Amino acid sequence: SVEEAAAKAAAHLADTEPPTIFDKIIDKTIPANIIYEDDEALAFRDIGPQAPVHFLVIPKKRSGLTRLSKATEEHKALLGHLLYVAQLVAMKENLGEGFRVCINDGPNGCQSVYHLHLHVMGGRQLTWPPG
Ligand code: IU
Repeated sequence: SVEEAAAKAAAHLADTEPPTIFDKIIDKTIPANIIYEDDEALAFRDIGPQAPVHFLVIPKKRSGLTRLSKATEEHKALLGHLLYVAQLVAMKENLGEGFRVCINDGPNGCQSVYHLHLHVMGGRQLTWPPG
C-alpha cells in the first residue's frame, strides 16, 4: 500500500546516529549567524572561517545523511537543492568572481560534524589542491 511504502521510506531515512550541534543551530537553541533559511535548508557562517566568506549549507532534517556517502536515490532532490542554495547564497555574498563548494566525508575527508554540510568559501584567491 501507499502507507506501507511511505513507512518503509521513512524508516530507511531515519536517523539512528546521535544528534549533532547542528540540530541545536537548526532549532535555534544555540545561536549561529544564519544567512539563509527555507523549508529544507539552512545556511550559516562557519565559526572557524577558512576564507573571508565561509558558510555552511545544511539540510534542516538530517534524513540519515550523517555523511554524503550515506546518500540514496531518495536523497537526490535534497542534494540538488543544497547545491542550488550554495550558489544562491554565494551570489548574495558577492562571490561572483568565484568560490569553492566542498563536502568533507568521513575520517579521511576530515569530517568532524556528522550532519551533512556543504562548505562554501570565497572572497579571496583560493589555491588548488586543498590539503
Ligand atoms: P567538517 O567538514 O565536518 O570538518 O566541518 C565542520 C565545520 O563546522 C567546521 O568548519 C567548523 O568550524 C564548523 N562548525 C561551526 O560552524 N559551528 C559549530 O558550532 C561547530 C562547527 I562544533
